[in-house]
Formats: sequence, structure tokens, C-alpha cells
Amino acid sequence: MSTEYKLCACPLDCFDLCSMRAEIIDGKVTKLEGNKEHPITQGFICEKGRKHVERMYSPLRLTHPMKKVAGKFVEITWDEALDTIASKLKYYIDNYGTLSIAQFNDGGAGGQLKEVENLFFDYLGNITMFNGNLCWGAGIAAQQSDFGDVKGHSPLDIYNAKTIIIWGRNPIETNIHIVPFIKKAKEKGARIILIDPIVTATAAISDWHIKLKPKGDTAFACAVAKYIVENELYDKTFVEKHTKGFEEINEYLKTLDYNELYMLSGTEQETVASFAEAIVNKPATIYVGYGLQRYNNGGTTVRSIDMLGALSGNIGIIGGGVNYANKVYSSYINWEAVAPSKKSQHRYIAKPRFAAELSKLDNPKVKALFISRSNPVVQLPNSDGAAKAISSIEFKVVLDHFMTDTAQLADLILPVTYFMEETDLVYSSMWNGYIFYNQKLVSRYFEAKPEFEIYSMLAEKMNIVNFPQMNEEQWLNKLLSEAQDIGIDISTLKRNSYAYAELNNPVPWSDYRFKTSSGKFEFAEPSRLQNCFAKCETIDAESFRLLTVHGRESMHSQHLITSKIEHPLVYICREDAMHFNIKDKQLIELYNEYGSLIAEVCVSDNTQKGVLFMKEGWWKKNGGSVNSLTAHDVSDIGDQAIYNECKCKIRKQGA
Ligand SMILES: Nc1nc2c(c(=O)[nH]1)N[C@H]1C(S)=C(S)[C@@H](COP(=O)(O)OP(=O)(O)OC[C@H]3O[C@@H](n4cnc5c(=O)[nH]c(N)nc54)[C@H](O)[C@@H]3O)O[C@H]1N2
Ligand SMILES: Nc1nc2c(c(=O)[nH]1)N[C@H]1C(S)=C(S)[C@@H](COP(=O)(O)OP(=O)(O)OC[C@H]3O[C@@H](n4cnc5c(=O)[nH]c(N)nc54)[C@H](O)[C@@H]3O)O[C@H]1N2
Ligand code: SF4
Ligand SMILES: [Mo]
Repeated sequence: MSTEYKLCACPLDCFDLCSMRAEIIDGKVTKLEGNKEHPITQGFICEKGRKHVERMYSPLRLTHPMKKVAGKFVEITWDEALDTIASKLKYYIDNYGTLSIAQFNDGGAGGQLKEVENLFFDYLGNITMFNGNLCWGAGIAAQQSDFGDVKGHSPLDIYNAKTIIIWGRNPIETNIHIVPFIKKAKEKGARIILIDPIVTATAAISDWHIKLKPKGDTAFACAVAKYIVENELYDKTFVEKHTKGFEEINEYLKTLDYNELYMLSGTEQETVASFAEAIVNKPATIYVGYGLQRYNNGGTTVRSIDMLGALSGNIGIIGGGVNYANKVYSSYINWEAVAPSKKSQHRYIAKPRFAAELSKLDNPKVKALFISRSNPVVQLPNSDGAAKAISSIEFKVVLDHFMTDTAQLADLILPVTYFMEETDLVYSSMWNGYIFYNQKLVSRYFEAKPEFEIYSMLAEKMNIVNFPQMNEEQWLNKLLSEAQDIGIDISTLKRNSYAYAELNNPVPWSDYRFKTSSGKFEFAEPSRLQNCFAKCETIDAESFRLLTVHGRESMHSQHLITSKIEHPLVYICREDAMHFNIKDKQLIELYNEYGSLIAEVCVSDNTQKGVLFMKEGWWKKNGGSVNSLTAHDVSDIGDQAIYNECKCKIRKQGA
């Protein structure tokens, strides 16, 4: 018996990007645990991380390529699968042009070589692609407008803050490795303020929970800004030297009525004043989550939070910052070195508009659709519409590990390798600045193949002569050929499994050189803020706002594969439950113009009047996705899906 221990990284779409130690006995991974040496992971991983072993060897995993014959999937060889794809593509391209081919992928697993999918389609020609964002797009666009780039403080800098503001984020469930940092900062005297309409698990570690109305953040931020400016509490040096647009903001704030702002945000004078006093007592750091930007005004909401960071002078200082995400590496990966000589001009649909636009596209219609690293039938807004749109396409290919609700709709399914069966580079954290070299640890499960190999084989079948034909090592060396510039050396990365780029400034913007066109921090235009309020419409007494949150036990739909529940839970407050005469555990139907869903009631003190909430990710077998009810629309900036912009009515089952 041989036992080895090797390091690897969890590539799930998570803030934490854990370093894991794999126990390998006789060529099989038997256990994964948190690497004790890694400064962020600190020796523990979550349930999803530990489940990688079970999932990799799961009897439910796809083992062979399959094609649908008379409604049933049958196993085929890779040769047949790739020949079928090559001849279909050739036929569609000859008859309808390259735009009739579409490719959809998302963040199901981080990995540089996964992006070879996109490169293949760049070589194929101008195809139909999907831009916009399901996840964090509005906030990214917001910070790009204000700062010119999206940068976060070093995780360790949290210890320097007097106040830690967790704004619309739920780290106890979604970012568990920041929790020890928060707790330690608290022990050292920091005060923790949570801003969330829901009493989340994170409320338990907070000193003060400000329960806003959903979508009330911009009004709250403006009230706080007005208080700060009126009382001359703002950082005059920072504002004068390093910002653009203060005059306009100042004039605009004067026109706002506090009572209106309290009403829109669901707060009161005392809350606004205390919060303002806390944030100007520097340093205060803000950690912004992603739920609050999944609204039609989501980008402006994040800009209003940035505004508070700037007015209070918490930008560029130790222990400060408006931390939304941390984009470090993507611009340093040398895709130019492998790109086709002719740049493609793809046709784009915004991802959130998939259900509305895919089947309407004309000249040409989409004939073939490739889906990878995503489960759009569950995760896209208006998921029933998305499923219909996918079904309407003649030829659908899905690359996945499992038979998901999306894979069920495919004509051809390609089984892909698990991260421990492939070599790749991972830097998918939205919070910390680590980068990992994931070495292949074990042999591949049955006939699964990595995406880069699948597309390299397809390129060969299709005679795309210039497509780079390389092994994993060669690909990564090429892509990292400029990594020395950021202090990343491939051999060190390989030896240590991970590295931290020198270019990560622990305190972003400390040089006050913003990447905006003015070189300054730029305040949002008053008209945007005003427009935001116009969109904060009240809803009638018979309707609810429905929020969706990410659950601890699953990464979106992935870990619910084995869940046996028959109906998802919907949380409702006592007052509403009484009013509608609804009891705990009762089944109710939620419905709106997009669709309907049957859910089990959980009467709870954790939500507020007129607001329901559910977890996302449920499969058809579990009663269906909450996205049956969400709108296929986009935010003000960043083309972000607006999942929380969801209103519905309820009726008792059978009523
Ligand atoms: N266990 C687990 N971890 C995950 C994920 C997962 O699925 N499971 N997903 C990962 C991914 S891809 C992402 S994007 C992140 C998301 O990480 P988070 O942003 O932390 O999580 P969310 O649940 O999307 O939303 C956070 C909070 O936004 C609140 N919210 C909703 N509307 C409003 C509003 O109007 N104002 C305010 N202030 N708050 C509001 C919700 O109540 C919720 O508590 O988590 C990552 N980590
Ligand atoms: N209502 C509502 N909907 C939401 C959200 C919400 O808050 N509310 N959150 C949104 C957010 S933040 C996000 S990021 C999206 C996530 O949306 P998705 O990325 O579609 O969600 P997952 O369920 O994680 O699906 C990923 C799929 O990729 C597969 N996969 C895993 N690893 C690999 C791999 O190496 N290769 C390939 N080819 N496949 C792999 C998994 O098996 C799984 O089927 O969902 C969005 N949807
Ligand atoms: S899902 Fe996140 S917290 Fe869990 S092991 Fe992976 S990276 Fe770590
Ligand atoms: Mo996300």
C-alpha cells in the first residue's frame, strides 16, 4: 500500500480558494483536508470541499460520451462524439454561417485551461457568445466607474480596522475563511456592523444589524452622505485632492429629504447618524456582497457605497477600503500568445437575457449550442424560458461531470475530468490574491477528458490548422510567459502549489493614482442616484418581494444533486403568515408573470414584512428552481442578472 500527500486547490466559484492536502492511497484520493500552512485556509475546509472526493468517485458521474437516441441517452465513443460534432458544425457553418454556432459557459470550475473552450471558438470564427453577468457584474462596473479598477485590501488588513461593515454579504455561509479574521479583529476591539434585509447567520457575529428594506441601500447611503457632509464630517483633504464630482453630489444631497430617504430605506434618523459617526471614525472597512447588486439599480447601489468610502476618507488607507472583489491575474495571462491572427467579432447576448433573446435571434438562427461549466436550466433567470430556448435549438452539446437538468436537454453529452484528474492554474478567488498550480493527482475517471483536450481534438477533426496543439505543461508555460512581471515564477508555483503575486498592494489606492480617465475617484452622477430612487417602487399589499440567497451546503446547484427534498423552503415572517393564514410546513404556490413554484413554508423571524426568501440551486427533482420566477433582465450597468428584483404572489395549494 502506498500513501502520498499532495497539495491542490478547490476550484469552486468561491471567495476562499482553499489550499487542500489530498491523501492518496494506491492512486486514489481518500481524503481532502485544509492545508494548515496556508495563511487563508488555516487548516480547514468546508463541507463542499470535503465532498470533492465523494463527487469525483460518485456512481452518478458521467463516464462516457453519450448521444440522445429516441429520447434516451446511449454511450458512444469519443471518435463518434467528435465526428458528429465536427460534421454538424461543418454543416451549419456551410449553410448558415459561423454565427449559427453558440457557446455558453460560466464559473462552474475555475481553471485557466478551461478557457481553451473560448479560444477554440475564436479560431472557428465569429460565433454567438454570451456576455453580461449572473454573479457580480453590476458591482464590477460600479467600481470600474469609481476607481477605474476593482481591488481589495489584503485579508490581513482587516485587523487594522476600527469598524468592519459587512454590507449585503453573508460570509458565515459564503466566505467562511474570512470569519476567523473577522472574529479575531473583533477580539482586538473592532465593531462589526451588518447591513442586510434578512437576519442571516452572519448577524450572530455582528454587533449591530441594520435591517434595510430590500433595495433601500442607495437611499440609506445618501442619507448617511447627507449627514456626513452637512455636519462637515467628510475628509476634506481626500475629497479635494483625489475626487471628481463632489460639488455636484453636495448640491444634490442638499435637495434630498431625510424623511423620504428613511422611508425608502426603512431606517430612521438615529440609525443614519450612528452609522455616519462610525464610518467617519477611521479606519472603517466595508465588505460589499453581491446580493444587493442583483437589482435593476444594482450598479448605482454599489457606487453609492463607494461614495461613502470616499467621503469618509477610508480609501487608500490602512484598515479602510470598499472591498467588493479582487481582480489580480486575468490581465497578466498571455492569451495573445495563442490567439488566432484574425480577431473574431462575435455576436453577443447578455447572459441574463438568454431566455428572452436566444430563440428570437435571426440572420442566422442559432443551430448549435455548447454549454459548459454551467447549469443554466437551474441558474439562469426565467429558467423555464431558458429551458425552452435551449430545447428549441437543433443541436445541443453539454460538457459536465453529472447529468444535470441542463444535460438532460442535450443531444450530446461530453464527460469532463475532475480537477484532481487534470493539471491547471487556478486563481478564482473574488477575495484573496493567491494563485495555484493544480497538478494532476490521479488517473481520469473512465473516459472523462479535460476541456482543452476535447477542443484540441475537435480542432484537429475540423482541420483548424493553426489551433495550438500542446500538452497541459506547454499551454501553461505559454500562458504564464509574462508572469515574471508580476513576481510569479512557474517553477516556484509548481513546487509550492501556490503563490501570492508581488503586485498585490495590501492597501489598494494608497498612491491615490486611480485608473479612471480623470485619475481621481469619481462620484456617481446625481442623475443616476435619482434614477435609483425612481426605481424603488412600493409593491401592493398582496405581493411579495422574493430574495434568493446562496446556501451553505451547496455551490449553487452542484451539491444538491443528492438532495432528496421534494420542495424548496420559502421563508415568510410571522405577520404575513398570520395575515395569509399560512402555517409552518404547509405547501404554497408562488407565482408571477414568469412562472410558478411550489414551496414549503418556513415561518421565520429572519425576514421582514412583505419579503420572502429562498435558497437558489434546487433541481427539478427537488421541486424546481426559484428562477422559474425571476426576471430575464439586466441591471443599470454591467449587464448583471437582477434575481432579487423579483415580485410574486402566493396562493395556498389547491386554492
Ligand atoms: N456555500 C456557498 N458559498 C458560496 C456560494 C454558494 O452557492 N454556496 N456561491 C459563491 C458565489 S458564486 C457568490 S457570487 C458568492 C455570493 O456571496 P454573498 O454576496 O455573500 O451571498 P448572497 O447570498 O448572494 O447575497 C448576500 C446577501 O445579500 C442580501 N441582500 C439581498 N438584497 C439586498 C439588498 O437590497 N440590500 C442589502 N444590503 N442586502 C441584500 C441577502 O439577504 C444575502 O444575505 O458566494 C460564493 N460562495
Ligand atoms: N435566483 C438566483 N439565481 C442565481 C443566483 C442567485 O443568487 N439567485 N446566483 C447566480 C450566481 S452568483 C452564479 S455565479 C450563477 C452560477 O451558475 P452556474 O455556474 O450555472 O451554477 P452551478 O450550479 O455551480 O453549475 C455549474 C455546473 O458546472 C459543472 N462543472 C463543475 N466543474 C466543471 C468542469 O470542470 N468542467 C465543466 N465543463 N463543468 C463543470 C457542475 O457539475 C455544474 O453542473 O448562478 C446564478 N443564479
Ligand atoms: S468551496 Fe470555498 S470554502 Fe469550501 S473548500 Fe472550496 S474554496 Fe474552500
Ligand atoms: Mo456568483
